[in-house]
Amino acid sequence: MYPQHPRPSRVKSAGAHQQGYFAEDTIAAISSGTAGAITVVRISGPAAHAAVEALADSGSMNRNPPRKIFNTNLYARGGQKLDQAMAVYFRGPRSFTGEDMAELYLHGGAVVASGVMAALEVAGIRRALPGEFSFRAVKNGKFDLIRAQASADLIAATSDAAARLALEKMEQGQGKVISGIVKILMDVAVRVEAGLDFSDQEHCGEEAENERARTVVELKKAEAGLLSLKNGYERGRRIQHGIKTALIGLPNAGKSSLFNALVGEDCSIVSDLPGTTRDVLRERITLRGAGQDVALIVEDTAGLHDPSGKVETEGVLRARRAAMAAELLIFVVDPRTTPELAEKIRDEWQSMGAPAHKTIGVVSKCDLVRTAGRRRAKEALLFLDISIWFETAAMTGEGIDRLKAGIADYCGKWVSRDDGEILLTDSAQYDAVSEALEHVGRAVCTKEGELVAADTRRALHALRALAGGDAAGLSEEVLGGIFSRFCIGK
Ligand SMILES: Nc1nc2c(ncn2[C@@H]2O[C@H](COP(=O)(O)OP(=O)(O)O)[C@@H](O)[C@H]2O)c(=O)[nH]1
Ligand SMILES: [Mg+2]
Repeated sequence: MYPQHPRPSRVKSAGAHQQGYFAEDTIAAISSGTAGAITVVRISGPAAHAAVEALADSGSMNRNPPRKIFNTNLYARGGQKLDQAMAVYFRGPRSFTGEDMAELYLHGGAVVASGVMAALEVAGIRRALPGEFSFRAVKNGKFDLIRAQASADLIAATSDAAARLALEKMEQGQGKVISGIVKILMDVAVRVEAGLDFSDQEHCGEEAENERARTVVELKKAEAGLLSLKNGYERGRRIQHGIKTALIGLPNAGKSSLFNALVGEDCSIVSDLPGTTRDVLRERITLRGAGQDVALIVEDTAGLHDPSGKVETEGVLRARRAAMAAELLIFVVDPRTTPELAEKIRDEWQSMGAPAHKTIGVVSKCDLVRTAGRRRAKEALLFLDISIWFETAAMTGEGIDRLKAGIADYCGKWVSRDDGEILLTDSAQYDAVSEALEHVGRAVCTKEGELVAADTRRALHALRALAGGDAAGLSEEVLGGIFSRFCIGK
């Protein structure tokens, strides 16, 4: 028999007629993993407290004040005990989202978590969309959009460098930079518009000239700020998301073996049959060099060769595409590469635009060949003009650590960042800044007051999703794009 526990019926939730991020109903999500000792479930919305009442020991809410953690059993609607847990509730607006909230700390494991989530659903609580808690926090003015995005970056960070950048953004770094630019543009727009109102009045020529010069100076300041944000994006993206890296070379060179050695897992099939790898496999890794650590998105590709058959042809096509799109190429070479074999890659290399400037060479399978042999292989490939080579044996692990550190050092310049320098990491933010920059550029070159005002307003409009604060002024589409990249429960 289950212990007798009075179960209230469905909790009423408000605003259920609205859909998506703008719905004002009550949401719940698992905000932690379920593999550890404790699983955290978060609940937010008008019925959050009623939901705790529905699941917890009766009278728990009366016995315990907000913000104080307490022990309670949790039950399903039928009275079935789900867990002995800890719980805490918050009264809005003094909560993360600004709404009534609760958090349940369950015993870990997927079974307990899914039982509690199902019981919440029975109580009328909807499962949260990705980032929906953060969205509500932004909507209710608890958090600005920039900080919300920075916190999502922090959660997704795979390197110290990415975590540091995200933390600095959360500490208002990016907000300050953007709001400085927004303020300049706002002042320009207001002043120019005010000037338009007086334009029918007698305006002394010199005064108008001075006013115009001042506007240009201010617009150029905003332009410089936007340009530096735009130029920093590539580094920011690489820091946050990783440098796009492709392993290339002839079939059987040892690419898949090296890929597995770098990733630390047997992800890619290794075989002495040329053409084993057909699709492009992709993994994220973080490497530590002498300087900062570097995140890579590494792709293992099919070898570069004349393919036979439809599937192989597609595989080679994808390999070429991956190589062209990559920011870093790791060119893997068998130490027994003869000048005749080397010739096979000459055309391929030329058609890729001879990308030596972004290529590290690796002589693989070094356990098989002595130093002199390895040197001969490199000599056969001198025409590639690759300036940095490593020697490895994926099978024995020889040279792998040296290669990892070498890659990190080679790429260090692509992810360097000055102390406190704010870099964009998000492509939508980059697009917004680029668009704003175009409008400001036009405004700088225009003499016509009306056009200057219009372009400045357009620039401000483009920056609205970066300017923090007012999420309510943004469309569902813009917000969906921003928050859907967050994890569930954030
Ligand atoms: N002895 C030795 N053999 C290797 C090493 N790396 C790869 N091989 C062998 O070389 C062959 C081709 O390897 P694979 O990684 O599939 O090459 P890919 O075609 O370039 O992806 C396989 O038979 C591997 O076992 C190595 O470090 N030492
Ligand atoms: Mg392979």
